[in-house]
Amino acid sequence: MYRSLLATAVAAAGLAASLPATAQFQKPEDAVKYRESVMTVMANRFGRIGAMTQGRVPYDAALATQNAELVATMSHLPWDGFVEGTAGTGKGRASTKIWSDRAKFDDDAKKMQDEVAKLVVASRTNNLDNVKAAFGNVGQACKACHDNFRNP
Ligand code: ASC
Repeated sequence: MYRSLLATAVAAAGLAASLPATAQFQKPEDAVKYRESVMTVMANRFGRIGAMTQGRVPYDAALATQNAELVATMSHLPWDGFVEGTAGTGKGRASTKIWSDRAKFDDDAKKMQDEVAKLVVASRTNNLDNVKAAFGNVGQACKACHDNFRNP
């Protein structure tokens, strides 16, 4: 009994590991939930830096760097959640343009990642003016992709 259960579990794990990334989500809603969760964490951590650049909380260079690094990590994660067929009513705000112009979408994503990488570098200078400038560039990269690929 246990032996066959174990065999089934091992077989299932092996199958899951060999499937493409799109198969990591059992239902379309799971992919939507995944990518929105990543964006939520990214926006929260980015927002903590924004609070410093806007003077709402004191500038803390170490905290700014920690948050920039977290945003950088998160910036790599949402993309495989954009599984084809996961746009539309009840499936978040993703535009179908993501799949009709995936090259541009990927390019916008890469630009955001590049600006976030620069924000990490800026945060490590421990200079608020550098952080402010890099923060603004990241925000523009976020906005450009949202304008292109997120429904109102
Ligand atoms: C944020 C956030 C976004 C971007 C965007 C920048 O903090 O949640 O979606 O910045 O508003 O224009």
